This record gives sequence, structure tokens and C-alpha cells, in this order.
Amino acid sequence: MSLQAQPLRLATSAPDFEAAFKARLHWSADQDAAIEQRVADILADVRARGDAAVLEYTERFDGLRAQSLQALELNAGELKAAFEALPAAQRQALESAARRVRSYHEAQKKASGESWSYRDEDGTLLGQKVTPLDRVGIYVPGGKAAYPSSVLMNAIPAHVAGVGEIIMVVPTPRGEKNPLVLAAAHVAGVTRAFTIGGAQAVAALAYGTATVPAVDKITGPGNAYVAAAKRRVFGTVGIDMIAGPSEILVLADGSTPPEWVAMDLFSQAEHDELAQSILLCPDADYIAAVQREIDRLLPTMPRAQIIAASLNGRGALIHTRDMEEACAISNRIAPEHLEVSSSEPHRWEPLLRHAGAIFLGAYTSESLGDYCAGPNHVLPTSGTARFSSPLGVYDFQKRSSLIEVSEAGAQVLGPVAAELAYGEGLQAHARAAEMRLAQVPPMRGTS
Ligand code: HSO
Ligand code: ZN
Repeated sequence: MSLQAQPLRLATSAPDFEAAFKARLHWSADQDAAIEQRVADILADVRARGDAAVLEYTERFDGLRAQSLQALELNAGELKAAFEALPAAQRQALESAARRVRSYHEAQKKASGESWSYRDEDGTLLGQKVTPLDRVGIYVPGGKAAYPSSVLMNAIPAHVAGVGEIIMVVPTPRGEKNPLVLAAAHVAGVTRAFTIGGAQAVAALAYGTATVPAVDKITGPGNAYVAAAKRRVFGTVGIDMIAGPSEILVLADGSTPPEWVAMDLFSQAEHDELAQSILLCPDADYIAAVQREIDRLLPTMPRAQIIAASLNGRGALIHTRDMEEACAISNRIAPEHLEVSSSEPHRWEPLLRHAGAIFLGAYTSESLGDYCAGPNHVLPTSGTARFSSPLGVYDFQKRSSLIEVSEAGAQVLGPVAAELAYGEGLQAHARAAEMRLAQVPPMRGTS
């Protein structure tokens, strides 16, 4: 029999809807105890033995042998050379994508990433000082998940934030480098790269070795080993997030050509057998038309096997009572990507609260956002859009509070602080506040 992709068909009016809906949404990252143990061992070994341990693991896991870690380092000049060796069309595409992603993140920095302060009526200055991280590490997966677009999405916000040094690590099995990844690194402002990967690369970045400098934060996707390593080094360094499989939810009112919607569902399904593609629509005939397009288009897709596995295992076409109900269900799912494939997207947008990225109108395919519209494609998955946000400039900045109390201000704040400090039994705190008063009262709690 030929390959088929049949997402689960559900209707919100059916009595068993809730149970079927929950079962289809369910996904959990099982943490494998064997992986956890191996990763803990690798981290400890790299921490103790540095370069030598990284070199051994790189030879063992990636079949890449080198005399020293310096031999696995690529400097800015080598990244630039990789860019210059690309065909013109690829160079131009990388540059125009990078330009748009940069402009978007510059706007983001202007809107929410600048320092601010004000003076209160006593002349006391209060504010927040925003500073970039000194050094960050960007993990780029190797093999089939090596996405140059993800290099742009991780490095550009760091660069825009003003991070001093951006170091990329990318596993390079048997030394076969991915030229597009190196070129994207150049375009995005990466200054150093190492062809190392796995838990050993995460450890090198987190703890530092003789050759790899310790960073302040590690971002970027990776396999189960990388995810486990990032979780374990969190606290020593910052991390971005641990992403689950990708998701797309299309909210359709039936006005978009059904083949566009079918292809958008495929575009997420082709990432991974565990990716999730969902359609919510109040028009049953339209849902049937999308299924017909799925059937027609699937055989034309080189990644048909992955698409079919994803749609059969986790896909759903859901018939809702109306668009309002579709919006409410979308909020419950809190998808990574939400397409509002409607002739009146701005009518529905105010109803949509939880989503990593919202794509408005029939012309806005998620794939444009994945590569070049401008916003970041590193987004919260598995319902975490309820409480977290896209990767952004703010992930590469930190904030310090600023306080400058004037002499007049100290007279007002002193008694308040002292009262609370005595209440906590902390006399030194109280006296530090009271000593700055024009009339210093006697210290309490002594006779
Ligand atoms: N949709 C993916 C990003 C990506 N798509 C990279 C293509 N290349 C996760 O948001
Ligand atoms: Zn994608």
C-alpha cells in the first residue's frame, strides 16, 4: 500500500473530544537514566582534564582525531573564507536573511533593551542598567539537523545585544565541515568556532579548558546528550531553553487555498517524526479539502516518510463550532507556531494569547518566519509559550539596578529601613541607615 498521512480527525462537538484531544497533545520528554549518567561522567572528565578529555571524546564519538584543540579551531578569517567560497545565490540569501533578522532584533533592543532611570522628588536616582553578556557559546547540531538558519537566529541577537565574544561549537563527524553553517557564522558575527560537539563541547564551554574559554551562557538546540548536558551545567552558566519537537497550529476560516495549508502542515512535519501539526477550522468541507491536498501532495515530497510518521502519530484536523472556539483551543495548546490563515486575521489576533510566534494572514507561511521575515525562530515548544518567549536580545543581556540616594532621600528612607531592620534583629543594617540621618538616634536593643 502507498504511503498515507492521516492526521486524527476530531470534532469539538463529539462527546469523546476532550479525551481524544488530550491524548493527542500529550508529549513528554523522557529523561533516559543511562544518558544522564554518561553525560555526568563526560562533564566531570572534561572539568578535570580539559583539552585532553575533549580531544578523546571527539575522536571516540565523531571519528575526528586531532593533536590539539587548536587544530579544531576556526578563526574569523576561516569563517569568512567559507562564506566567500559559497555560490553567489547562497551568499545573497544568507545576507538578506541576516539583514532582516538584524533589523528586527535592533528594534527589539530599542523597545525593551535599553537602560532607564528617573529621579524621585528627593533627588534620589533609581534605574536599571542593561549590559550585554561578555561571552556566549552557541551550540549548532551536526548531521541532519545542522541548520544554518539557526546559526543566524542564535548569533544575531547576541551580536545585536553587544556580546563581546560569540563562540560557536559544531560537531563535525570525520572532519566533514558544513560550509553553509560556517558561512552563516561569519554573517552572524561569530568570531571563533570549534569543530567539537556533544556533552564534551557543552562542558568545555561551561567550565573552560586551556583552549576553549569559559562562556557565560550557552544557547542552541542539540540531541538528548546536549540537552542533558545543558540542564546539568545550568547554574554554572545560563542556558536558553530545552526545546521539544517543533509544532505548528493553523487556525483556518476556509479562505486560504487548502494546498497552502497542507504544505504548511508538512513544513513542520518534515522536521521530525515527533513534530506536531494541527489544523483548527469551523468548516468541515474545508478540512476534507485539506486532507485531499495532503493525499495529493505527500507522494511528491522527498521527506514523505517523516511527514507521514509525524502526521499519523501526532497530527490532528479539528472541526470547531466557530472561529472563537478555535481561538480558545489554540490558547489551550499554546503552540510554538500559530498561523492565522484567515481573511480577517486582525479580528482573531486579539483573542490569541499563548503562542511562540503568530503568523497573520494567508501569505504568511511559517517557513518565511523560519528563515528571513525577521523574528527569531527559536521559540517555546510543548505549551511553554504560556510562560516563556522567543529567543531574543534580552536573552543576551542582563540588568543591574541603579540606586543613588540623595542626602534628603537618606533622611526619608533611613527611619523606614531602620524600623524594618530592628524588626529583623539586624542592628548593623539599622545603624547604617541611621548614621546618615541629620539627627542620629541612639541605637536600639542595647542598654
Ligand atoms: N521551524 C524550526 C526552525 C527551522 N526551520 C530551521 C527550518 N530551518 C523551529 O522553529
Ligand atoms: Zn521549520
